[in-house]
Amino acid sequence: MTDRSDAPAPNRNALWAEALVAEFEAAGIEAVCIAPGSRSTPLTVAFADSDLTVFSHLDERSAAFFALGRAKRTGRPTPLVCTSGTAAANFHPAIIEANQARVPMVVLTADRPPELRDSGANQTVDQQKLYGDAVRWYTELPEPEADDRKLRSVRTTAGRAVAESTGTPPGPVHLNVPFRKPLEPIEVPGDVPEGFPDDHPLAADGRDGPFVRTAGGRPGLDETDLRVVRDAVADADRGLVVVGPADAPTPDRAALADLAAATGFPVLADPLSGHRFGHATPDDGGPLVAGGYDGYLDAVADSWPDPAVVVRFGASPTSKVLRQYLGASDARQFLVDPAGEWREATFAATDLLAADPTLLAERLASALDADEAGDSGRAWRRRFVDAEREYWETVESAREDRLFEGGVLSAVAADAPDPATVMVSNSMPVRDLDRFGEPRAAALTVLGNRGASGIDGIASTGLGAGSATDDPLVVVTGDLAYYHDMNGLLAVRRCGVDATVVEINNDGGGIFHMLPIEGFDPPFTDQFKTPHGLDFEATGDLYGLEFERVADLGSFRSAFADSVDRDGTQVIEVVTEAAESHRYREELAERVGRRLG
Ligand SMILES: Cc1ncc(C[n+]2csc(CCOP(=O)(O)OP(=O)(O)O)c2C)c(N)n1
Ligand SMILES: [Mg+2]
Repeated sequence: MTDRSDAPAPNRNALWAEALVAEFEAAGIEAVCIAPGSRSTPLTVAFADSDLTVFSHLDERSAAFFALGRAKRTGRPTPLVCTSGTAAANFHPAIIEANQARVPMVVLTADRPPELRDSGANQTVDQQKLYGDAVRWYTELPEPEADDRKLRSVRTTAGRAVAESTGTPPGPVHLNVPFRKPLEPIEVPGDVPEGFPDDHPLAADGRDGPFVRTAGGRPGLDETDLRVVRDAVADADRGLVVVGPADAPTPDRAALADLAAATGFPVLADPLSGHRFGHATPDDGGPLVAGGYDGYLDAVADSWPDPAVVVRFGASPTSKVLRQYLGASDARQFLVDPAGEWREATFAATDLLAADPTLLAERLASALDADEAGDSGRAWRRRFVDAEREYWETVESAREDRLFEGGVLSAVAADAPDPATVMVSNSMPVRDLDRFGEPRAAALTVLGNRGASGIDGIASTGLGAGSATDDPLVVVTGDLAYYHDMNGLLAVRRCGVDATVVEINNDGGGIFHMLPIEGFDPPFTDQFKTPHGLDFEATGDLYGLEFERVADLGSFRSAFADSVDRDGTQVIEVVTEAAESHRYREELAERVGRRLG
C-alpha cells in the first residue's frame, strides 16, 4: 500500500478530486457517504485519503437517507458519492425529502466524459439535472485538467455547493463529475506537469482555510413588519403560538419561551417542532406547551371561542385536527418563514412574514409590554391548562388498560432517556407520537421524514442521525417501513451505530384502516393493507441485531428501558392489531370529548 497523502497528484483526476475534497474539508464537512463503483474512483480515493470520516454503504438509496439523517441532526451536509448510471437514480427519494424538508445535502455523481453519453456506452445514462427542481443548485464540473483557472473553479464550486445547501432555505445540491480513464491513482507521466504545484500554488493547494469564505447572515426583520405583528398580538387576548415541524425552522427554545412568556399564549407544539419536548414545565417557569391538541381540539372547537391571533412557525403541522382547526378559523394568522415561501396548505394565513424565526420571536417578545394578560386572556389560557390535564390523565390510564399502538408511542415519549434522539416513521408512529406523546422537559430531538412523508429510508435516516450524536438513538418504525429499508440496517454494523429499534408490527399498513377504503374488501386487504406475514426475527441474525418480540405494554417498557441503557442494537417488535388500535383511538377521543364536555 502506498501513502499518497503528501505525494504530488499522480494524474489529473487525482489532482481534481483532491482539490474538491480539500475544499469540502475547509468548509467544515466532517464525513462522507460513499457507495462502491468504478467511475467514482478518483473521488472515493481522495475522500478515503482525507481526514473525513467515511461511511461506506452498499445501497445508494440507504446511503442517501443516512446522509439525510446526519444532516437533520447536525444541520450540515454529509456529501454523497456514487458511480454513474442507476446508482445516481437511487439517491433520488432522499433528495426529494431533503428538498421538501429543507435538509442540506451535497450529491456527487460520477459520470462518463461527454463523448460517451448517448453513444451506447455501458452504464451511461443522462445525469444532467437528474433530480430536476428538487435541488437548490446543479452544475457539472469541467473535465479534469491541470489548469490553474479550472482548478480554482473546482475549489469555488465545492465551497459554493456547501454554502448553497446550507443557505435559506437549506436543501440538496447536485454536482455531476465526469472522469475519463485512468480512474485509479496511477502515475500518468506529464498529466500533472512537474512544476505545476510550485507555479500554481493557489490552484494546486488552495488557501489556508476555505478558498472562498462565505458569510451566511440571517434574514433580518423590518421595523414596520415587526410593528404590525406586535400590534396584532398586543391587542389580542386569545392567541396561540403554533410550531409545526422544524424544517422552516422554528425559533430556538429560549426565544420561543420568551415569546410565550411575553404573550401568555399557549404553544401548540408538533412532535417534530423541537418544542414538544425540552422546555421547562410551567411550574418551573417554562411555557405552556400543549401537546394533546390532536386529541381534543375537535371536541372543543365548537364550544370554545375562536383565537383572535395565531403566530405560526415551522412547516405545516402533522396533526390534521390542528390543520383543520386553523383552516376553519378566521383569526389573524401570521406565518413566519425565513425563506418567505408559501408553505401553507390550509390557506388560512393572513400575513406571511419573511423573517428569521428566532429573531422574530426575540424581537416580538421584547417589543411587547410585559402587562399581565387581562381576564379573558387568563380564561383562554386556563382552557388549555385544563384540557391538557384532563387529556393526559385519560391517555395514561388508557395506555395501561390494553396494548394499542398509541400506547407504545406514549411510552416511548415518556421513557426515552434524557437526552435522546428519536426517529419516528410515517405513517401511524408519527401520528401516534403527535397524539399520545406528552410534553416533557427531557431534551428529546425528534425527527421524522415529513417533507414527502415516504415510508422508504426510515431506518437509514434514523441511523444516519444516530451516527452524528452521542445521544441514545431510538427508531420507531411500522412493519412496512421496516421491510422497505431492511438494506439500511446494514449500517448498524458497517457504520457502528447503536440503536433501539421499536418495530410496531400490525402486519401491513395500519394507516389504511383509518380511510373509507377499509370498507371495500376486496381490494382493501390485498392491495392496501398488504399483510405480508414476514417473520422479521431473521433480520436479527442477518444484520447482527438482538431481536425481541413483545405483546403487552409492560414487557415493552422493560425491554425498552433495558435497550436504551445498553450497547448494541436491539429490535423490539411490538405485535399489535391495527383495526383494534384504531377503534381504541376513536374510543379515547370520545372519552376525552365527554370529559371536556
Ligand atoms: C415510499 C412510499 N410508498 C408508499 C407510501 C404510502 N403509504 C403510506 S403509509 C403506508 C403503510 C405503512 O405501513 P407501516 O410502515 O406498517 O405503518 P402503519 O401504517 O402500519 O403504522 C404506505 C404504503 C409512502 N408513503 N411511501
Ligand atoms: Mg404496519
